[in-house]
Amino acid sequence: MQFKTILKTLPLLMLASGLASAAHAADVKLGLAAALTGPAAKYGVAIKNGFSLAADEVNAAGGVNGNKLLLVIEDEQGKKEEAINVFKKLIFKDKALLVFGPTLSNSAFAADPIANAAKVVAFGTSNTADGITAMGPFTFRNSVMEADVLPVTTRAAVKHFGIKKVAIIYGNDDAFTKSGYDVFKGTLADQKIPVTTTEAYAKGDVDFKAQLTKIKASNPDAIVCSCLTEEAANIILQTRALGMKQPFIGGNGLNSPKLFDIAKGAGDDTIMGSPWSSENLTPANKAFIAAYKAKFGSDPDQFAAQAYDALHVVAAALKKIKLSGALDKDRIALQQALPAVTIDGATGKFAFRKAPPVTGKEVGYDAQQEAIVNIAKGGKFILLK
Ligand code: 1QQ
Repeated sequence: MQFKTILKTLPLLMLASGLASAAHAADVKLGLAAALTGPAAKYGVAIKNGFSLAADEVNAAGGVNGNKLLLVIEDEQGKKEEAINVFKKLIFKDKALLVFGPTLSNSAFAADPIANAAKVVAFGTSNTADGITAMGPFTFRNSVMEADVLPVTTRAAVKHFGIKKVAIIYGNDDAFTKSGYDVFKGTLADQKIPVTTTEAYAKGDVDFKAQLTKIKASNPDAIVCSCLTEEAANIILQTRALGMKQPFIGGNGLNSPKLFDIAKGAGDDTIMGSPWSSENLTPANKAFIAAYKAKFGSDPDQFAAQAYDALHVVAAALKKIKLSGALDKDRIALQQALPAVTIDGATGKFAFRKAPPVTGKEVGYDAQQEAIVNIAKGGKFILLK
């Protein structure tokens, strides 16, 4: 071989050996598409931490049927286009057995069709909009949908504050905030709570004064907010600046401690629904919280808990199948093993249920889990008793 040729081939050889040592043949590659930068990183970083913690635990206990789990983590930036790119990379280039994520429902509606077409499970741990699992039989989620969370939350908030009428504010260009709005609207009608006014904003808005001035004039007892955390926090702050004291009611989007980093004490008395509570002192949750604090030096949140549980759900499914090494077959075997998995995790007892039927279409699997209701007090989520 000529010297020149060796020089040309050397980087390739180095690359190949590097890849080989990073992932030896028996590793089970699991992809994670998460928003690690941008506004949704408030959720995505917690998600990544939850997955890393659980993967370390499974591997420290010997892996799954002797195979180590290898997480391939990519930043989808909370953007649809990036979620599509990252799903394609994880599925076709990295040849992941399954892909977790993406962080936002808005991105899942763009990326999950790729996974369903390729017959690879797309497992959402934070996608709560209606219709996510209608995308196909390879879409799974352990996140509890807004349709299950918001009726319970609204009922508890109405009772707690003696609410007679509410105003609504929501983001009208995000799949999650829009879906949450639809659910709130139906819920308020069912529970016979009149709506004084409905105001909308767009992704990235920072000034909500026009909408809040209208809400103030309509004199509601509480404000229903179908919002992601950063917008919710700014809305709450600006409400107080206008001299309004009404409590807020929200869904999954409000369950990040980042809410309090921005809104500080103004976030107090906000009522939100979640499948997870730090006050749930089951052995599994206590172990999760302690291990998370030890590894990351901070308290976990709902998003970390759901990611952690999702990894354990997939590990349980993998234990039931014998991987053949033929990727297409193994991906389908995993999809078929997942629906029957139940675990007792950080979020409590977990099981899947088949998504509501859609004519002419195969559907995926939703979370069968109860929502609990939290109230914000002193920068913490406290169980509403
Ligand atoms: C969704 C959500 C967000 C709160 C995810 C972080 O539930 O986009 O479905």
